[in-house]
Amino acid sequence: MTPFTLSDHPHRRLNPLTGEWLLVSPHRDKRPWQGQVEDKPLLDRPAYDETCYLCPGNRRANAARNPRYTSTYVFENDFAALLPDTPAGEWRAGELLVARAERGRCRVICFSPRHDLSLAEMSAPEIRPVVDVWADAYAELAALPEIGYVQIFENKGQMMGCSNPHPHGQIWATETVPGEPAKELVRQQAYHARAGGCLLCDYLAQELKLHERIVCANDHFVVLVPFWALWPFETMVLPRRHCNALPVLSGEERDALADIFRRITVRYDNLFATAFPYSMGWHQAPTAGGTHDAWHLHAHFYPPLLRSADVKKFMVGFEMLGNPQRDITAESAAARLRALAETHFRAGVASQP
Ligand code: H2U
Ligand code: ZN
Repeated sequence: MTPFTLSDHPHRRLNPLTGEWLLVSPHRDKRPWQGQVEDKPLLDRPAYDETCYLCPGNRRANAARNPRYTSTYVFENDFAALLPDTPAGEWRAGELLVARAERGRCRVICFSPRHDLSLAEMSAPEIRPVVDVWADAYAELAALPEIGYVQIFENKGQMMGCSNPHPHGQIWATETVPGEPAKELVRQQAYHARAGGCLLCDYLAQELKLHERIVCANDHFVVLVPFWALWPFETMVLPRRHCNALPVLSGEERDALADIFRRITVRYDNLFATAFPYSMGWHQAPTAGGTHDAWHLHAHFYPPLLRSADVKKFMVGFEMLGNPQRDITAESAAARLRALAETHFRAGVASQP
């Protein structure tokens, strides 16, 4: 029998941020693929769409009109999933049926007035105001007494449930810390108490030494495929220095973040020559319950595409009932992403305003 290797043998990997395990089946990566592989090109969109509810000057569904914004634009979600004035309360029937009222706020952020762009086709100076909006919104919502956590995210692509191709993201601020960051909080605090350092600082130092899963980096940020990646081309964006939220970033660091976001999103579009779908989100420290010094700021990109624009990963069967599984190793995904160009495949083709 050959000795165990990560690239040849089925194994489980620990996600130290959540404490959960996933199954990696690298040998399946080698099986023939006979399904049709057909990449769809990016749909050409106009720079302005009169029917788009996010374009400047247009009416939204509730009849409010967007200003003729020229950079970013933030508004309260007209169909907010959480409301600030929900009365406090609990509903119980014994110990098994339990519900609690949850207050919160939801906002929509337009990244650009241009209907035809996405972060992948925006320049770093055009992405920089988006970074500022993320930081300012976090700080402003964190200051509200009823808010305990601020989730900033972007759903990109119809297959991720995004309702509109206009470049935009969302913010959901909640009273309680939601499930995913709650797991990360417990794990980061426990690591800090046990090892004395920061889980993600120590992890990043190891990855920078090994250099197997790094995709791209600049003076302040690193993009890597985490060792425990589940989604096919999942990545994490990590600041090199220890900090727990976006507002503390200096101007230079914010420019560096805009640069790194452009470089990873361009790679994603170039991978299958398509508008690459994903859910991306920031994990910043909870905004109540102390200073959260053990928390390390980071963003996750979770993309579902596996082999082409037509083949996506679903969580079914063993994954729904046992635990998640992936066929492509983090190492091979990182190598493919690293090798891609940092110029968008459509450069020069996009329509001008
Ligand atoms: P998606 O990322 O799912 O496309 O979200 C768009 C959000 O925009 C969605 O949460 C909101 C929806 O409630 N929206 C408005 O606030 N006003 C509108 O006129 C349409 C959509
Ligand atoms: Zn639009």
